Amino acid sequence: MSAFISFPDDFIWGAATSSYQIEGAWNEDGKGESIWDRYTHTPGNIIDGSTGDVACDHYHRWPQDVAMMKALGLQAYRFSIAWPRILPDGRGRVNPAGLDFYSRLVDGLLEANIKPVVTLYHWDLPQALQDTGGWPERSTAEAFAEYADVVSRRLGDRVKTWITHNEMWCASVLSYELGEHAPGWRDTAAAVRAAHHLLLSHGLAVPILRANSPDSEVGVTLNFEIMEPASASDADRQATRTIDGTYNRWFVSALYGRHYPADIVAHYEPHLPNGWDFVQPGDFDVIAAPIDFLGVNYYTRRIVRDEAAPDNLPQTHFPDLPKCDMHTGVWEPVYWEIYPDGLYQLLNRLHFEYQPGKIYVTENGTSFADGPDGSGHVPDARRRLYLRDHLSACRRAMDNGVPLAGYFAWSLMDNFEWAKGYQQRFGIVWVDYDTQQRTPKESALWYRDAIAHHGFALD
Ligand code: IFM
Repeated sequence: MSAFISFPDDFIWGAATSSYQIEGAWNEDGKGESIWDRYTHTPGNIIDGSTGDVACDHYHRWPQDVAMMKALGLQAYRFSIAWPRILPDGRGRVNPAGLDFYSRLVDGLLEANIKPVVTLYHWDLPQALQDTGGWPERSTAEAFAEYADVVSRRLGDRVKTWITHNEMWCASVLSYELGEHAPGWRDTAAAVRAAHHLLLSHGLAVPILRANSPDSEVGVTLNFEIMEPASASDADRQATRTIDGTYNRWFVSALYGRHYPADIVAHYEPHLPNGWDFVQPGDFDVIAAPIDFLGVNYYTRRIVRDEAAPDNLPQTHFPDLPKCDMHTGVWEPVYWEIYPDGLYQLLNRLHFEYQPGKIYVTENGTSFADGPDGSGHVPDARRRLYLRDHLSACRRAMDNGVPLAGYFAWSLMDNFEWAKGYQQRFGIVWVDYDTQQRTPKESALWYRDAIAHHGFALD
């Protein structure tokens, strides 16, 4: 008999997507331009030259997509709202058609008995706000508060789980320092300012969401990686500590009332010609507004090497872990390791260091290009095992007392993977981009059964 890994009856089983990655309809019904529209329409930014103009055409096909979710037994669906559909100029004029679209989607989900989990910002900033400086400017945080107000006034009676932001590291460092995501800047000072204003905007939005959406839960989603030094040298260990700080600790520390970590403040200081002038008195109190849950996105581990260190120790031999098709870096890929134990470690660390009242794994998944086998099936055993092993890690963490309340597979369906275009397929549902046909993969059918049984056998 194989062991059965069971989850509490109230554990939430969901799947996640984001607006730009699936909706398409980039300029329909009054939607304004986003930074991702501008970025993908600029040649050279996306590996295969693709755009989100059509993507999965979810804007038109959402009723079928909701029916598909229902058939899979999903209990919750995490999606994001395209800010420029609601406020085409970023602030001011509201586009009623944009609000109507999401209102219909929410109603459709509730009719299908699927809980809507709304992310307000998954990176598609109105281009109009980028034109006035984007996230490095404080005014963008104020605009976000206005946007949160408009959306929650309309949807707050039915949406009861709100996520202000998705992955602030990506929206700041990856976008304004590393230049891999829209708007493609390479400016460390701008990235640090952006990070601060993203955090501030979150804190400004929390009381607004609570006021407009009574009895709701409000949280934020961050991305984390397990960082391990490539050797036991001081240089590699210090490099690991620094990247753990810029990637993992910076945001969660501020959100849980501990300001920014001192070592990373010192690390950034030389890059800030005007110092910390953008941090105003009281900002850290705003940022640390109490939240109901922390959303955790986890995919992989990173082995950190200080390439510049003279006479560094030879790299430790790490057992070869399987890797998926996804990679860090666009042009010089480092493929993502599959490391389920990292999720266990991460959940424990967050629980013991920050004590969030509740945690959701708001994204976890893997990219493999496995396609249809000719008989209408999409065998993707590697993704099925990925889900099984990461959910098992969740269960172990819960046994340690981690208050994990739900899990969202990334992604409901294959979609536009940002700078990597459509070459990466993270979906549990296969999308044929020529016909827009959706086919649940083997992993989706396994997930459906796990949901139905509140668990799964470890066979
Ligand atoms: O597709 C992305 C998503 O938009 C944010 N988290 C990571 C996913 C996979 O790269």
